[in-house]
Amino acid sequence: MTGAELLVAALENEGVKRIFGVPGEENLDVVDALRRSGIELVLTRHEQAAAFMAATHGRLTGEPGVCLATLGPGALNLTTGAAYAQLGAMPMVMLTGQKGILSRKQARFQIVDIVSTMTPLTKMAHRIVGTATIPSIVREAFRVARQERPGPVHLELPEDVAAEQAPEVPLIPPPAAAMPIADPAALERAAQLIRAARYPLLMLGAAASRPRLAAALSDFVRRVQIPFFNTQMGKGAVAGGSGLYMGTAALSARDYVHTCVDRADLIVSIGHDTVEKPPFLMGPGGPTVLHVGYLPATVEEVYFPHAELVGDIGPSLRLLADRLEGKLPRAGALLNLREGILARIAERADESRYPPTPQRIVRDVRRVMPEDGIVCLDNGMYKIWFARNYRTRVANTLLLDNALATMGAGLPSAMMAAMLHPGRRVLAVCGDGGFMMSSQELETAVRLKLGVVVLILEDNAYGMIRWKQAADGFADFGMTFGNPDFVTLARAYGMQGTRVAGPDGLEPALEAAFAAGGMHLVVVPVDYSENMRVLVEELGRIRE
Ligand SMILES: Cc1ncc(C[n+]2csc(CCOP(=O)(O)OP(=O)(O)O)c2C)c(N)n1
Ligand SMILES: [Mg+2]
Repeated sequence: MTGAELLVAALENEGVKRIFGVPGEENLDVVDALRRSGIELVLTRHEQAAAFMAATHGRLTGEPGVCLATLGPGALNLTTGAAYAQLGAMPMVMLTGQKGILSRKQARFQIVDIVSTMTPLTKMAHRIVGTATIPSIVREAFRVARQERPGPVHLELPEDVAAEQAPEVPLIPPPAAAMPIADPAALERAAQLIRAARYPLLMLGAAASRPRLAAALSDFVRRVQIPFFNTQMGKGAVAGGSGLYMGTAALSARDYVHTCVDRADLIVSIGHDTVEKPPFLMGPGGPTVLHVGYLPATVEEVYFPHAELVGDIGPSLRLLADRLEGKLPRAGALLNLREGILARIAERADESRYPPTPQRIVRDVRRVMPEDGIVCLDNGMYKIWFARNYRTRVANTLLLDNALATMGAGLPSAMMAAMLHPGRRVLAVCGDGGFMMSSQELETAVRLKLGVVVLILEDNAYGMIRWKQAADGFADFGMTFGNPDFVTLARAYGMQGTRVAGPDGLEPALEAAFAAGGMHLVVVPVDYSENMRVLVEELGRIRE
Protein backbone atom coordinates (compact mmCIF):
# COMPACT_ATOMS: atom_id res chain seq x y z
CA MET A 1 0.00 0.00 0.00
CA THR A 2 1.31 3.48 -0.90
CA GLY A 3 0.96 6.64 1.17
CA ALA A 4 -1.77 7.82 -1.21
CA GLU A 5 -3.68 4.55 -0.84
CA LEU A 6 -3.34 4.71 2.92
CA LEU A 7 -4.65 8.29 2.91
CA VAL A 8 -7.68 7.28 0.85
CA ALA A 9 -8.30 4.26 3.10
CA ALA A 10 -8.16 6.57 6.12
CA LEU A 11 -10.70 8.91 4.46
CA GLU A 12 -13.02 5.96 3.78
CA ASN A 13 -12.58 4.99 7.42
CA GLU A 14 -14.02 8.42 8.30
CA GLY A 15 -17.08 7.81 6.12
CA VAL A 16 -16.06 10.21 3.33
CA LYS A 17 -18.21 9.70 0.22
CA ARG A 18 -17.13 12.61 -2.01
CA ILE A 19 -14.13 14.86 -2.50
CA PHE A 20 -14.48 18.19 -4.32
CA GLY A 21 -11.61 19.79 -6.13
CA VAL A 22 -9.17 20.42 -8.92
CA PRO A 23 -6.16 18.07 -8.88
CA GLY A 24 -2.66 18.85 -10.11
CA GLU A 25 0.24 16.63 -11.00
CA GLU A 26 1.30 16.44 -7.34
CA ASN A 27 -2.04 14.74 -6.51
CA LEU A 28 -1.91 12.06 -9.21
CA ASP A 29 -1.17 9.21 -6.79
CA VAL A 30 -4.09 10.29 -4.62
CA VAL A 31 -6.37 10.64 -7.66
CA ASP A 32 -5.46 7.14 -8.78
CA ALA A 33 -6.13 5.77 -5.31
CA LEU A 34 -9.51 7.54 -5.38
CA ARG A 35 -10.28 5.93 -8.75
CA ARG A 36 -9.93 2.55 -7.07
CA SER A 37 -11.91 3.55 -3.97
CA GLY A 38 -15.56 4.04 -3.07
CA ILE A 39 -15.07 7.81 -2.89
CA GLU A 40 -16.39 9.97 -5.74
CA LEU A 41 -14.09 12.69 -7.06
CA VAL A 42 -16.25 15.72 -7.93
CA LEU A 43 -14.36 18.07 -10.23
CA THR A 44 -15.15 21.76 -9.92
CA ARG A 45 -14.00 24.57 -12.20
CA HIS A 46 -12.32 26.55 -9.42
CA GLU A 47 -10.87 25.37 -6.11
CA GLN A 48 -12.73 28.10 -4.25
CA ALA A 49 -16.06 26.54 -5.24
CA ALA A 50 -14.80 23.13 -4.11
CA ALA A 51 -14.02 24.57 -0.69
CA PHE A 52 -17.40 26.34 -0.46
CA MET A 53 -19.10 23.05 -1.33
CA ALA A 54 -17.08 21.03 1.17
CA ALA A 55 -17.72 23.60 3.91
CA THR A 56 -21.45 23.55 3.17
CA HIS A 57 -21.38 19.76 3.41
CA GLY A 58 -19.99 20.22 6.92
CA ARG A 59 -22.53 22.89 7.75
CA LEU A 60 -25.52 20.81 6.66
CA THR A 61 -24.46 17.39 7.96
CA GLY A 62 -22.07 18.08 10.84
CA GLU A 63 -19.59 15.76 9.08
CA PRO A 64 -16.49 17.38 7.57
CA GLY A 65 -16.68 17.95 3.82
CA VAL A 66 -13.43 17.23 1.97
CA CYS A 67 -11.79 19.23 -0.80
CA LEU A 68 -8.59 18.73 -2.74
CA ALA A 69 -6.17 20.98 -4.59
CA THR A 70 -2.67 20.90 -5.89
CA LEU A 71 0.28 22.80 -4.43
CA GLY A 72 0.88 26.58 -4.74
CA PRO A 73 -1.78 28.19 -6.96
CA GLY A 74 -4.40 25.49 -6.38
CA ALA A 75 -3.91 25.51 -2.63
CA LEU A 76 -4.01 29.31 -2.52
CA ASN A 77 -7.40 29.18 -4.24
CA LEU A 78 -8.70 27.28 -1.19
CA THR A 79 -7.88 30.09 1.22
CA THR A 80 -11.16 32.03 0.94
CA GLY A 81 -13.04 28.76 1.47
CA ALA A 82 -10.85 28.06 4.51
CA ALA A 83 -11.77 31.43 6.01
CA TYR A 84 -15.43 30.84 5.14
CA ALA A 85 -15.39 27.56 7.08
CA GLN A 86 -13.28 29.01 9.91
CA LEU A 87 -15.51 32.02 10.54
CA GLY A 88 -18.69 30.09 9.78
CA ALA A 89 -17.76 27.14 12.08
CA MET A 90 -18.17 24.60 9.30
CA PRO A 91 -16.24 21.32 9.58
CA MET A 92 -14.02 20.76 6.54
CA VAL A 93 -10.83 18.90 5.62
CA MET A 94 -8.63 20.38 2.88
CA LEU A 95 -6.03 18.19 1.17
CA THR A 96 -3.27 19.70 -0.92
CA GLY A 97 -0.32 18.26 -2.78
CA GLN A 98 3.29 19.41 -2.66
CA LYS A 99 6.55 18.70 -4.47
CA GLY A 100 8.61 15.90 -2.98
CA ILE A 101 10.35 16.83 0.24
CA LEU A 102 13.39 14.54 -0.04
CA SER A 103 14.69 15.91 -3.33
CA ARG A 104 14.25 19.11 -5.34
CA LYS A 105 14.25 18.16 -8.99
CA GLN A 106 12.24 21.27 -9.94
CA ALA A 107 14.05 23.69 -7.64
CA ARG A 108 11.51 26.15 -6.23
CA PHE A 109 8.99 25.95 -9.08
CA GLN A 110 5.44 26.54 -7.75
CA ILE A 111 6.50 26.11 -4.14
CA VAL A 112 4.61 28.24 -1.65
CA ASP A 113 4.61 27.59 2.09
CA ILE A 114 0.98 26.49 2.19
CA VAL A 115 1.04 25.10 5.72
CA SER A 116 2.08 28.55 7.00
CA THR A 117 -0.52 30.19 4.76
CA MET A 118 -3.25 27.97 6.14
CA THR A 119 -2.23 28.18 9.79
CA PRO A 120 -4.17 31.36 10.66
CA LEU A 121 -7.12 30.27 8.50
CA THR A 122 -7.67 26.84 10.04
CA LYS A 123 -7.94 24.97 13.35
CA MET A 124 -4.95 22.83 12.32
CA ALA A 125 -2.56 22.83 9.34
CA HIS A 126 -0.12 19.99 8.95
CA ARG A 127 2.35 18.53 6.46
CA ILE A 128 2.47 14.73 6.37
CA VAL A 129 6.14 13.75 6.27
CA GLY A 130 5.94 9.97 6.59
CA THR A 131 3.43 7.29 5.69
CA ALA A 132 3.34 5.67 9.14
CA THR A 133 1.59 8.69 10.65
CA ILE A 134 -1.19 8.91 8.05
CA PRO A 135 -3.90 7.00 10.00
CA SER A 136 -3.42 9.01 13.20
CA ILE A 137 -3.07 12.37 11.44
CA VAL A 138 -6.23 11.82 9.40
CA ARG A 139 -8.15 10.71 12.51
CA GLU A 140 -6.93 13.77 14.38
CA ALA A 141 -7.84 16.04 11.46
CA PHE A 142 -11.44 14.81 11.44
CA ARG A 143 -11.68 14.99 15.22
CA VAL A 144 -10.48 18.59 15.26
CA ALA A 145 -12.66 19.65 12.32
CA ARG A 146 -15.81 18.18 13.85
CA GLN A 147 -15.28 19.17 17.48
CA GLU A 148 -17.01 22.30 18.78
CA ARG A 149 -16.33 24.93 17.64
CA PRO A 150 -16.15 23.14 14.23
CA GLY A 151 -13.97 24.43 11.41
CA PRO A 152 -11.44 23.67 8.68
CA VAL A 153 -8.21 21.68 8.89
CA HIS A 154 -5.52 21.38 6.26
CA LEU A 155 -3.30 18.41 5.39
CA GLU A 156 -0.49 18.61 2.88
CA LEU A 157 0.73 15.37 1.28
CA PRO A 158 4.00 15.74 -0.64
CA GLU A 159 4.14 13.63 -3.80
CA ASP A 160 7.08 11.49 -2.70
CA VAL A 161 5.32 10.57 0.56
CA ALA A 162 2.19 9.79 -1.48
CA ALA A 163 4.14 7.40 -3.72
CA GLU A 164 6.14 5.71 -0.95
CA GLN A 165 5.30 2.19 0.24
CA ALA A 166 3.65 2.39 3.65
CA PRO A 167 4.23 -0.05 6.51
CA GLU A 168 1.27 -2.02 7.88
CA VAL A 169 -0.42 0.58 10.09
CA PRO A 170 -3.94 -0.04 11.36
CA LEU A 171 -6.60 2.61 10.78
CA ILE A 172 -8.15 4.18 13.88
CA PRO A 173 -11.92 3.68 14.20
CA PRO A 174 -13.70 6.97 15.04
CA PRO A 175 -15.18 6.73 18.54
CA ALA A 176 -18.76 7.83 19.25
CA ALA A 177 -18.61 11.54 20.06
CA ALA A 178 -20.06 12.82 23.32
CA MET A 179 -19.90 16.25 24.92
CA PRO A 180 -20.19 17.26 28.56
CA ILE A 181 -23.53 18.70 29.69
CA ALA A 182 -23.82 21.91 31.74
CA ASP A 183 -23.29 21.33 35.45
CA PRO A 184 -26.22 21.40 37.92
CA ALA A 185 -25.10 24.58 39.72
CA ALA A 186 -24.96 26.52 36.44
CA LEU A 187 -28.36 25.11 35.46
CA GLU A 188 -29.82 26.25 38.77
CA ARG A 189 -28.38 29.77 38.38
CA ALA A 190 -29.72 30.01 34.83
CA ALA A 191 -33.17 28.81 35.91
CA GLN A 192 -33.25 31.39 38.70
CA LEU A 193 -32.38 34.22 36.32
CA ILE A 194 -35.11 33.18 33.90
CA ARG A 195 -37.72 32.74 36.64
CA ALA A 196 -36.92 36.21 37.99
CA ALA A 197 -37.14 37.95 34.59
CA ARG A 198 -40.11 40.24 33.95
CA TYR A 199 -39.56 40.53 30.18
CA PRO A 200 -37.59 37.47 29.07
CA LEU A 201 -36.51 37.02 25.46
CA LEU A 202 -34.59 34.23 23.72
CA MET A 203 -32.03 34.90 21.01
CA LEU A 204 -30.97 32.07 18.71
CA GLY A 205 -27.52 32.47 17.20
CA ALA A 206 -25.42 30.71 14.59
CA ALA A 207 -24.69 27.58 16.66
CA ALA A 208 -28.44 27.08 17.10
CA SER A 209 -28.42 25.91 13.48
CA ARG A 210 -26.11 22.94 14.09
CA PRO A 211 -27.91 20.03 12.44
CA ARG A 212 -27.95 17.87 15.57
CA LEU A 213 -29.51 20.62 17.70
CA ALA A 214 -32.69 21.40 15.74
CA ALA A 215 -35.09 19.03 17.51
CA ALA A 216 -33.90 19.74 21.07
CA LEU A 217 -33.99 23.51 20.57
CA SER A 218 -37.52 23.47 19.17
CA ASP A 219 -38.57 21.36 22.13
CA PHE A 220 -37.07 23.83 24.59
CA VAL A 221 -38.87 26.79 23.04
CA ARG A 222 -42.18 24.90 23.01
CA ARG A 223 -41.79 23.96 26.66
CA VAL A 224 -40.82 27.37 28.06
CA GLN A 225 -42.99 29.51 25.70
CA ILE A 226 -40.62 32.48 25.81
CA PRO A 227 -40.66 34.51 22.57
CA PHE A 228 -37.50 34.48 20.49
CA PHE A 229 -35.66 36.39 17.83
CA ASN A 230 -32.69 35.15 15.90
CA THR A 231 -29.47 36.26 14.34
CA GLN A 232 -29.12 35.88 10.59
CA MET A 233 -27.36 32.52 10.90
CA GLY A 234 -29.75 31.32 13.60
CA LYS A 235 -32.75 31.51 11.29
CA GLY A 236 -35.07 28.51 11.11
CA ALA A 237 -33.72 26.84 14.21
CA VAL A 238 -37.19 26.54 15.79
CA ALA A 239 -39.42 24.21 13.82
CA GLY A 240 -42.96 24.99 12.79
CA GLY A 241 -45.08 28.09 13.34
CA SER A 242 -44.48 28.53 17.05
CA GLY A 243 -46.25 31.88 17.34
CA LEU A 244 -43.22 33.02 19.35
CA TYR A 245 -41.02 34.38 16.54
CA MET A 246 -40.37 38.09 17.00
CA GLY A 247 -38.07 38.73 14.04
CA THR A 248 -34.53 38.48 12.77
CA ALA A 249 -31.81 40.94 13.67
CA ALA A 250 -30.10 41.79 10.38
CA LEU A 251 -29.06 45.21 11.67
CA SER A 252 -27.44 45.80 15.06
CA ALA A 253 -29.89 48.37 16.42
CA ARG A 254 -33.02 50.39 15.70
CA ASP A 255 -34.68 47.82 13.43
CA TYR A 256 -38.32 46.94 14.27
CA VAL A 257 -37.18 43.77 16.04
CA HIS A 258 -35.15 45.93 18.42
CA THR A 259 -38.33 47.32 19.97
CA CYS A 260 -38.62 44.01 21.82
CA VAL A 261 -34.86 43.66 22.35
CA ASP A 262 -34.82 47.11 23.97
CA ARG A 263 -37.76 46.22 26.23
CA ALA A 264 -36.33 42.88 27.42
CA ASP A 265 -34.76 42.66 30.88
CA LEU A 266 -33.21 39.24 30.20
CA ILE A 267 -31.87 37.92 26.92
CA VAL A 268 -31.12 34.19 26.88
CA SER A 269 -28.63 34.04 24.05
CA ILE A 270 -28.47 30.49 22.70
CA GLY A 271 -25.54 29.58 20.47
CA HIS A 272 -24.48 33.13 19.68
CA ASP A 273 -21.18 33.35 17.85
CA THR A 274 -19.63 36.80 17.75
CA VAL A 275 -18.38 36.24 14.20
CA GLU A 276 -21.84 37.44 13.20
CA LYS A 277 -22.56 41.12 12.73
CA PRO A 278 -23.92 41.99 16.21
CA PRO A 279 -27.68 41.31 16.49
CA PHE A 280 -27.86 43.82 19.34
CA LEU A 281 -25.33 45.95 21.13
CA MET A 282 -24.61 45.39 24.79
CA GLY A 283 -23.73 48.46 26.76
CA PRO A 284 -23.93 49.70 30.33
CA GLY A 285 -27.41 49.47 31.84
CA GLY A 286 -28.86 47.10 29.26
CA PRO A 287 -30.66 43.81 29.87
CA THR A 288 -29.04 40.89 31.66
CA VAL A 289 -27.57 38.45 29.13
CA LEU A 290 -27.34 34.71 29.79
CA HIS A 291 -25.10 32.92 27.29
CA VAL A 292 -25.99 29.32 26.48
CA GLY A 293 -23.28 27.74 24.36
CA TYR A 294 -21.17 24.74 23.51
CA LEU A 295 -18.28 26.92 24.65
CA PRO A 296 -17.99 30.00 26.86
CA ALA A 297 -18.77 33.32 25.17
CA THR A 298 -15.98 35.21 23.48
CA VAL A 299 -15.91 38.60 25.18
CA GLU A 300 -16.32 41.63 22.94
CA GLU A 301 -16.93 45.33 23.38
CA VAL A 302 -20.56 44.65 22.38
CA TYR A 303 -21.06 41.18 23.95
CA PHE A 304 -20.07 40.37 27.54
CA PRO A 305 -22.71 38.04 29.03
CA HIS A 306 -23.40 38.28 32.75
CA ALA A 307 -24.00 34.54 33.18
CA GLU A 308 -23.24 31.37 31.26
CA LEU A 309 -24.57 27.89 30.71
CA VAL A 310 -21.83 25.95 28.93
CA GLY A 311 -22.07 22.40 27.59
CA ASP A 312 -23.79 20.31 24.96
CA ILE A 313 -26.67 22.66 24.17
CA GLY A 314 -29.47 20.18 23.39
CA PRO A 315 -29.30 18.04 26.57
CA SER A 316 -28.50 21.11 28.70
CA LEU A 317 -31.62 22.87 27.44
CA ARG A 318 -33.70 19.80 28.23
CA LEU A 319 -32.49 19.95 31.84
CA LEU A 320 -33.16 23.69 31.94
CA ALA A 321 -36.71 23.21 30.61
CA ASP A 322 -37.28 20.58 33.33
CA ARG A 323 -36.64 23.35 35.86
CA LEU A 324 -38.81 25.95 34.10
CA GLU A 325 -41.77 24.33 32.39
CA GLY A 326 -45.05 25.62 33.80
CA LYS A 327 -43.26 27.96 36.22
CA LEU A 328 -42.97 31.07 34.05
CA PRO A 329 -46.12 33.17 34.31
CA ARG A 330 -44.35 36.09 32.60
CA ALA A 331 -42.85 34.03 29.75
CA GLY A 332 -44.94 35.79 27.09
CA ALA A 333 -44.65 39.34 28.48
CA LEU A 334 -43.14 40.68 25.24
CA LEU A 335 -45.56 38.94 22.91
CA ASN A 336 -47.84 41.95 22.59
CA LEU A 337 -45.10 43.59 20.46
CA ARG A 338 -45.03 40.70 17.99
CA GLU A 339 -47.83 41.65 15.64
CA GLY A 340 -46.61 45.23 15.26
CA ILE A 341 -43.05 44.15 14.44
CA LEU A 342 -44.07 41.51 11.91
CA ALA A 343 -46.58 43.84 10.23
CA ARG A 344 -43.93 46.55 9.74
CA ILE A 345 -41.56 43.99 8.25
CA ALA A 346 -44.18 42.77 5.78
CA GLU A 347 -44.99 46.28 4.49
CA ARG A 348 -44.99 46.79 0.74
CA ALA A 349 -44.37 43.11 0.03
CA ASP A 350 -47.51 42.99 -2.12
CA GLU A 351 -46.70 46.03 -4.26
CA SER A 352 -46.80 45.39 -7.99
CA ARG A 353 -43.97 47.40 -9.56
CA TYR A 354 -41.38 46.78 -12.20
CA PRO A 355 -38.58 46.36 -11.36
CA PRO A 356 -39.85 44.70 -8.17
CA THR A 357 -38.78 45.77 -4.68
CA PRO A 358 -36.67 43.47 -2.50
CA GLN A 359 -39.69 42.92 -0.22
CA ARG A 360 -41.77 41.67 -3.16
CA ILE A 361 -38.94 39.44 -4.37
CA VAL A 362 -38.69 37.82 -0.93
CA ARG A 363 -42.45 37.31 -0.85
CA ASP A 364 -42.50 35.69 -4.30
CA VAL A 365 -39.59 33.41 -3.40
CA ARG A 366 -41.31 32.33 -0.18
CA ARG A 367 -44.44 31.44 -2.16
CA VAL A 368 -42.66 29.03 -4.49
CA MET A 369 -40.49 27.44 -1.80
CA PRO A 370 -42.08 24.63 0.21
CA GLU A 371 -41.35 24.64 3.97
CA ASP A 372 -38.35 22.37 3.46
CA GLY A 373 -37.08 24.18 0.35
CA ILE A 374 -33.56 25.58 0.75
CA VAL A 375 -32.62 29.13 -0.23
CA CYS A 376 -28.87 29.79 -0.45
CA LEU A 377 -27.77 33.40 -0.56
CA ASP A 378 -24.65 34.91 -1.98
CA ASN A 379 -23.58 38.23 -0.43
CA GLY A 380 -25.13 41.53 -1.42
CA MET A 381 -27.80 43.98 -0.44
CA TYR A 382 -30.62 41.46 -0.75
CA LYS A 383 -29.14 39.45 2.17
CA ILE A 384 -30.45 42.04 4.62
CA TRP A 385 -33.91 41.84 3.04
CA PHE A 386 -34.00 38.04 3.05
CA ALA A 387 -32.76 37.91 6.63
CA ARG A 388 -35.44 40.34 7.82
CA ASN A 389 -38.36 39.28 5.64
CA TYR A 390 -38.02 35.59 4.75
CA ARG A 391 -39.86 33.42 7.28
CA THR A 392 -38.38 29.98 7.95
CA ARG A 393 -39.92 27.00 9.70
CA VAL A 394 -37.26 24.33 9.14
CA ALA A 395 -33.65 24.51 10.30
CA ASN A 396 -31.07 25.36 7.65
CA THR A 397 -33.55 26.34 4.97
CA LEU A 398 -32.06 29.83 4.55
CA LEU A 399 -28.31 29.40 4.18
CA LEU A 400 -26.53 32.70 4.39
CA ASP A 401 -23.06 33.75 5.41
CA ASN A 402 -23.02 36.44 8.06
CA ALA A 403 -19.50 35.52 9.15
CA LEU A 404 -16.93 35.93 6.37
CA ALA A 405 -19.77 37.31 4.24
CA THR A 406 -17.86 36.53 1.08
CA MET A 407 -19.26 36.93 -2.38
CA GLY A 408 -19.19 33.84 -4.59
CA ALA A 409 -20.45 31.17 -2.17
CA GLY A 410 -24.15 31.32 -3.06
CA LEU A 411 -24.12 29.03 -6.09
CA PRO A 412 -21.65 26.44 -4.70
CA SER A 413 -23.54 26.21 -1.41
CA ALA A 414 -26.80 25.66 -3.32
CA MET A 415 -25.12 22.96 -5.41
CA MET A 416 -24.06 21.16 -2.24
CA ALA A 417 -27.55 21.49 -0.74
CA ALA A 418 -29.02 20.02 -3.93
CA MET A 419 -26.57 17.10 -3.85
CA LEU A 420 -27.49 16.31 -0.25
CA HIS A 421 -31.24 16.84 -0.73
CA PRO A 422 -32.14 15.92 -4.30
CA GLY A 423 -35.84 15.74 -3.42
CA ARG A 424 -36.10 19.32 -2.14
CA ARG A 425 -36.35 22.59 -4.03
CA VAL A 426 -33.07 24.49 -3.88
CA LEU A 427 -32.72 28.13 -4.91
CA ALA A 428 -29.49 30.13 -5.14
CA VAL A 429 -30.06 33.89 -4.84
CA CYS A 430 -27.17 35.95 -6.17
CA GLY A 431 -26.46 39.52 -7.09
CA ASP A 432 -25.07 40.21 -10.55
CA GLY A 433 -21.73 40.88 -8.85
CA GLY A 434 -21.48 37.77 -6.67
CA PHE A 435 -22.85 35.42 -9.31
CA MET A 436 -20.04 36.31 -11.67
CA MET A 437 -17.50 35.23 -9.05
CA SER A 438 -18.68 31.59 -9.32
CA SER A 439 -20.59 31.46 -12.59
CA GLN A 440 -18.17 28.91 -14.07
CA GLU A 441 -19.63 26.34 -11.67
CA LEU A 442 -22.77 26.22 -13.78
CA GLU A 443 -20.81 23.73 -15.88
CA THR A 444 -20.17 21.59 -12.80
CA ALA A 445 -23.85 21.73 -11.84
CA VAL A 446 -25.04 20.80 -15.34
CA ARG A 447 -22.49 17.97 -15.55
CA LEU A 448 -23.64 16.62 -12.17
CA LYS A 449 -27.28 16.93 -13.30
CA LEU A 450 -28.18 18.93 -10.21
CA GLY A 451 -31.53 20.58 -9.66
CA VAL A 452 -30.93 24.22 -8.68
CA VAL A 453 -32.73 27.37 -9.73
CA VAL A 454 -30.34 30.33 -9.75
CA LEU A 455 -32.04 33.68 -9.24
CA ILE A 456 -29.92 36.66 -10.26
CA LEU A 457 -30.93 40.10 -8.99
CA GLU A 458 -29.68 42.55 -11.58
CA ASP A 459 -28.88 46.15 -10.73
CA ASN A 460 -25.70 46.41 -12.84
CA ALA A 461 -23.80 47.34 -9.70
CA TYR A 462 -22.12 46.29 -6.51
CA GLY A 463 -25.36 47.45 -4.99
CA MET A 464 -24.61 47.01 -1.32
CA ILE A 465 -21.46 49.10 -1.46
CA ARG A 466 -23.21 51.66 -3.63
CA TRP A 467 -25.92 51.88 -0.94
CA LYS A 468 -23.38 52.36 1.86
CA GLN A 469 -21.59 54.94 -0.24
CA ALA A 470 -24.85 56.90 -0.56
CA ALA A 471 -25.91 56.34 3.05
CA ASP A 472 -22.56 57.69 4.26
CA GLY A 473 -22.86 60.76 2.05
CA PHE A 474 -20.24 59.87 -0.57
CA ALA A 475 -20.72 60.61 -4.26
CA ASP A 476 -22.08 57.82 -6.46
CA PHE A 477 -18.83 56.61 -7.99
CA GLY A 478 -17.09 53.44 -9.14
CA MET A 479 -19.72 50.80 -8.35
CA THR A 480 -21.49 50.10 -11.63
CA PHE A 481 -20.72 47.62 -14.40
CA GLY A 482 -22.28 45.91 -17.42
CA ASN A 483 -23.50 42.34 -17.51
CA PRO A 484 -23.56 39.55 -20.04
CA ASP A 485 -26.98 38.52 -21.30
CA PHE A 486 -27.63 36.01 -18.54
CA VAL A 487 -30.26 34.09 -20.50
CA THR A 488 -27.80 33.52 -23.35
CA LEU A 489 -25.12 32.61 -20.82
CA ALA A 490 -27.40 29.98 -19.28
CA ARG A 491 -28.09 28.49 -22.70
CA ALA A 492 -24.39 28.32 -23.44
CA TYR A 493 -24.04 26.07 -20.39
CA GLY A 494 -26.85 23.86 -21.66
CA MET A 495 -29.44 25.05 -19.17
CA GLN A 496 -32.63 27.08 -19.38
CA GLY A 497 -32.71 30.81 -18.77
CA THR A 498 -35.62 33.18 -18.16
CA ARG A 499 -35.75 36.95 -17.84
CA VAL A 500 -38.61 38.30 -15.72
CA ALA A 501 -40.22 41.00 -17.85
CA GLY A 502 -43.14 42.35 -15.84
CA PRO A 503 -44.28 43.28 -12.32
CA ASP A 504 -45.95 39.95 -11.57
CA GLY A 505 -43.61 37.72 -13.52
CA LEU A 506 -41.20 36.46 -10.87
CA GLU A 507 -43.37 33.94 -9.07
CA PRO A 508 -44.57 32.16 -12.25
CA ALA A 509 -41.02 32.18 -13.66
CA LEU A 510 -39.64 30.50 -10.53
CA GLU A 511 -42.53 28.05 -10.40
CA ALA A 512 -41.99 27.07 -14.04
CA ALA A 513 -38.24 26.71 -13.47
CA PHE A 514 -38.75 24.34 -10.53
CA ALA A 515 -41.44 22.42 -12.38
CA ALA A 516 -39.06 21.87 -15.31
CA GLY A 517 -36.39 20.44 -12.99
CA GLY A 518 -32.63 20.45 -13.55
CA MET A 519 -30.56 23.63 -13.72
CA HIS A 520 -32.39 26.87 -14.51
CA LEU A 521 -31.38 30.49 -14.34
CA VAL A 522 -33.90 33.29 -13.69
CA VAL A 523 -32.83 36.92 -13.90
CA VAL A 524 -34.88 39.76 -12.47
CA PRO A 525 -34.05 43.48 -12.27
CA VAL A 526 -34.38 44.89 -8.74
CA ASP A 527 -35.54 48.29 -7.51
CA TYR A 528 -33.07 49.16 -4.78
CA SER A 529 -34.57 52.56 -3.93
CA GLU A 530 -36.13 50.77 -0.93
CA ASN A 531 -32.65 50.42 0.59
CA MET A 532 -32.45 54.13 1.20
CA ARG A 533 -36.13 54.60 2.02
CA VAL A 534 -36.47 51.84 4.63
CA LEU A 535 -32.99 51.15 5.91
CA VAL A 536 -31.79 54.73 6.14
CA GLU A 537 -34.70 57.17 6.23
CA GLU A 538 -37.16 55.03 8.19
CA LEU A 539 -34.79 53.19 10.50
CA GLY A 540 -32.11 55.85 10.75
CA ARG A 541 -29.35 53.36 10.17
CA ILE A 542 -26.34 54.15 12.25
CA ARG A 543 -22.87 53.75 10.81
CA GLU A 544 -22.03 50.11 11.56
C1 LIG B 1 -15.23 38.45 -2.18
C2 LIG B 1 -15.82 39.72 -1.74
N1 LIG B 1 -15.44 40.89 -2.32
C3 LIG B 1 -15.99 42.06 -1.93
C4 LIG B 1 -16.94 42.10 -0.94
C5 LIG B 1 -17.55 43.43 -0.50
N2 LIG B 1 -18.95 43.45 -0.98
C6 LIG B 1 -19.97 43.11 -0.18
S1 LIG B 1 -21.44 43.17 -0.96
C7 LIG B 1 -20.73 43.70 -2.38
C8 LIG B 1 -21.56 43.99 -3.60
C9 LIG B 1 -22.33 42.80 -4.06
O1 LIG B 1 -22.84 43.07 -5.35
P1 LIG B 1 -23.90 42.12 -5.97
O2 LIG B 1 -23.47 40.72 -5.87
O3 LIG B 1 -24.24 42.61 -7.34
O4 LIG B 1 -25.16 42.28 -5.01
P2 LIG B 1 -26.04 43.63 -4.79
O5 LIG B 1 -25.59 44.24 -3.51
O6 LIG B 1 -25.82 44.49 -5.97
O7 LIG B 1 -27.44 43.12 -4.72
C10 LIG B 1 -19.34 43.81 -2.25
C11 LIG B 1 -18.43 44.26 -3.32
C12 LIG B 1 -17.30 40.86 -0.34
N3 LIG B 1 -18.18 40.78 0.63
N4 LIG B 1 -16.74 39.70 -0.78
MG1 LIG C 1 -25.68 43.95 -8.01
